[in-house]
Amino acid sequence: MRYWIGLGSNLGDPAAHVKTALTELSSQPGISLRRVSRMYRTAPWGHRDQPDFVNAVVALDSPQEPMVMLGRLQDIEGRMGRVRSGRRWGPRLIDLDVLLAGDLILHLERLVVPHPQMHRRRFVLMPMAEIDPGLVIPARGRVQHLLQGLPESGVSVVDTD
Ligand code: A4P
Ligand code: MG
Repeated sequence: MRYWIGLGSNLGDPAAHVKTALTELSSQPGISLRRVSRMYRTAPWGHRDQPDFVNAVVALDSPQEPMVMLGRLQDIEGRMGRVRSGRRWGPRLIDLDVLLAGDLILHLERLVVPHPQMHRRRFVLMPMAEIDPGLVIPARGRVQHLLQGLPESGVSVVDTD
């Protein structure tokens, strides 16, 4: 199954945390990274009074079930030292979200796919469009089209040279 995973960090050295998470993902058995977006520096969405984020997305293939994939992502978050502050949408060392799991639509207690906010988030849609502008989000529409309907917001490519 083709998964799309969103990566985000806004504590310490966010670009380094995103890179570490990508390395961790690529070294997992049963996960094959296919495409990785550039990294984007993005203004905080939700609570504005926190540092800017670095966001990226990755497309990967894995035979694992969605709940197993979520567990793998949470293991990586834990190994990297993420402490859940309890504040929703607050600052985080690393956040790994299941954006899409094939064309599945899931409303499980611990997993909602497509990710419920992704179609409103430039920091998710821009890196997805970089990889595959024609990609369709089930029940939402084409990534490129969704992006056109969003207000401008502070999203810029991180210079990695
Ligand atoms: N969960 C349900 N569905 C999913 C899914 N598709 N992927 C559950 C991952 N997890 C999912 O997650 C809380 C619970 O969501 C998990 O236990 C899981 O069972 P969490 O990572 O502990 O908490 P959270 O991330 O604070 O909550 P939430 O609602 O996932 O926040 P978001 O939507 O991830 O937003 N601004 C910018 N610019 N960039 C960002 O990356 N991120 C957030 C966090 C806010 N503002 C941001 C960014
Ligand atoms: Mg999350």
